[in-house]
Amino acid sequence: MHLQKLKILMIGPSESGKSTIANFISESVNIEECETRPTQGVRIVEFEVPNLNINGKQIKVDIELWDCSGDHKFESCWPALRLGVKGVILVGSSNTANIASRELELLYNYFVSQPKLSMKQCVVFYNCFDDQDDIDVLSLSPTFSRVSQVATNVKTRSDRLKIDFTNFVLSVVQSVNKIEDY
Ligand SMILES: Nc1nc2c(ncn2[C@@H]2O[C@H](COP(=O)(O)OP(=O)(O)O)[C@@H](O)[C@H]2O)c(=O)[nH]1
Ligand SMILES: [Mg+2]
Repeated sequence: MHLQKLKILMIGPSESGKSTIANFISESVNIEECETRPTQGVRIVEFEVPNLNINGKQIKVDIELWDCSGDHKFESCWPALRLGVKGVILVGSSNTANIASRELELLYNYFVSQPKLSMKQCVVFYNCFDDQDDIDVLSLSPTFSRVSQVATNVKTRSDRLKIDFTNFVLSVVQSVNKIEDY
């Protein structure tokens, strides 16, 4: 089975840890040494997920992860960001909790609802910075009642984060398959 590159968008409020997650997932840097800077507009990270089990077949999926700034000053780029997107990772965090709920709703409408992606093509990563096991839950609107929500932390829950990301890719591939025999 040949798969084209899967364009996955990662977006959410500034400082919610998107670039840190993107770096970790793509294994392009050592997290301990990584200093992130505010992403200017968008940064594209390419990597592959090697062993995805789809209907009993092991396949590899090439990912194009678009690490997008959530800053509204880049809103003029949003139409280009949205083009050809197969999956959307919305990132909120404990340190942006005050605005996350409203922002994520807005982003969900623009990047998931309007282009008519299915709920399975979206996941909310809620980044918990306090390095604690007890996770505060993000109180999101009913819009998100059937969207997966996952508590993440690159330091204390790194194994879990990889699994959660892989599960999301699987969910995206399955949704896309249904639509266009991807
Ligand atoms: N304590 C802690 N800090 C984090 C974590 N993830 C990111 N940060 C810090 O939060 C800030 C914003 O992270 P960044 O990935 O640039 O967020 P972005 O603006 O959403 O891309 C940086 O100073 C990171 O070092 C985490 O899991 N724990
Ligand atoms: Mg960033």
